[in-house]
Amino acid sequence: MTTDITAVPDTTSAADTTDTPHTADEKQLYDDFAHHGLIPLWTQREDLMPVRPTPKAIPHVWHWGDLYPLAARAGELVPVGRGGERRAIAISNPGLPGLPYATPTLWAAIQYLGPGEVAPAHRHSQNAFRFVLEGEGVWTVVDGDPVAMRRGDLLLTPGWRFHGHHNPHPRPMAWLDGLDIPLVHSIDAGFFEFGEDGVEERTTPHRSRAERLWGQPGLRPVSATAHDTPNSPLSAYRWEHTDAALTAQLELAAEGHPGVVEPGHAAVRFTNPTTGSDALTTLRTEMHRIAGGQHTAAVRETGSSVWQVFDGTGAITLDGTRRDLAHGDLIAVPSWCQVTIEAHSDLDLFRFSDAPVMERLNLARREYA
Ligand code: 1HN
Repeated sequence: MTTDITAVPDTTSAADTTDTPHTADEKQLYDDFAHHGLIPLWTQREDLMPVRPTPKAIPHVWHWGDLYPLAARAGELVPVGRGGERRAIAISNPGLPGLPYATPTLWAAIQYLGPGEVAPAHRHSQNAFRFVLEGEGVWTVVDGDPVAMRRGDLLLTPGWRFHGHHNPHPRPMAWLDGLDIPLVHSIDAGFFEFGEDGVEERTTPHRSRAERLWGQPGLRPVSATAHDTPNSPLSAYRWEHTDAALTAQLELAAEGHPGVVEPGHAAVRFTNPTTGSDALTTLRTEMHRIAGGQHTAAVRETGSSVWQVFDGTGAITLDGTRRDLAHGDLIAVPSWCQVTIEAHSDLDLFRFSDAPVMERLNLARREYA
């Protein structure tokens, strides 16, 4: 549940407390605090309890036209294999210098796998997904189930499931990786384990076993083995379904029926078919389509997100600064940053965020301008 609130004026109250000691006794008190590993609240209150979120992460755009050639150069120079595990190059928020973090909770990277290469199997407690901007041919094996990766697909590797990637084709492939690495790191909940080499299946069917069991709309297997799971058991969400759902929403709107988020803005959320909640416990994943010529309402939310342009052109305005968008561009949106998106042509955008965490912690807030 998100608490919708109306805009409040920007009145930051100035605290009149000070940490400047006035007397020798006060100075001794502050020295003794430090000596005993103590920090008094009155010297820190505004940092600890700001009137509204004051993220260190800043709004930022990375252009695919810069990312892809760099990933291809890494493909020439840097082998992929045991140890490094993945040729994944993370976007690093300029407000979080030196950290491979898009935002304080989200990791986003371009991963590149050359012809004939294998990214070896492993598992970790972090939740992960891949979103395929372009190309096909790679298949990922999730707990022994081979899953083909094609343009527009969302592929899940939930926490603690073994996964490795294979590219048996003569062409390289690159995609977006999203993980909850910064969140899991900050709460010290990460575990990692290598998988076995060379034991995975070597062929990939058009549909994975997970899709055959869970991928029929509105149909749940009755078997006792098909129980509720916190993360989705469906490892692939195919573009043909996502595209059809977005197309239908805009068509319904044109016929005067409900279904769109706002005029000209269709969106779907990828869900766990066993519970109807987010596909991953820590990450919300969505696809948006904004009709050419339309723009979204200005909104800010607690929690952070990353967007990737899948198709079309447009612009995004982040806290008043407008930036042009093209195919593949990645956008980091920090908490409480005001966002408006305008579509020049029909604009398809993939989005992921930490919203499930914010909602479960009862910290979700949204404000329309
Ligand atoms: C990982 O397992 C993948 O499986 C991608 O493709 C990025 C970043 C850090 C740790 C594990 C993948 C990763 C990762």
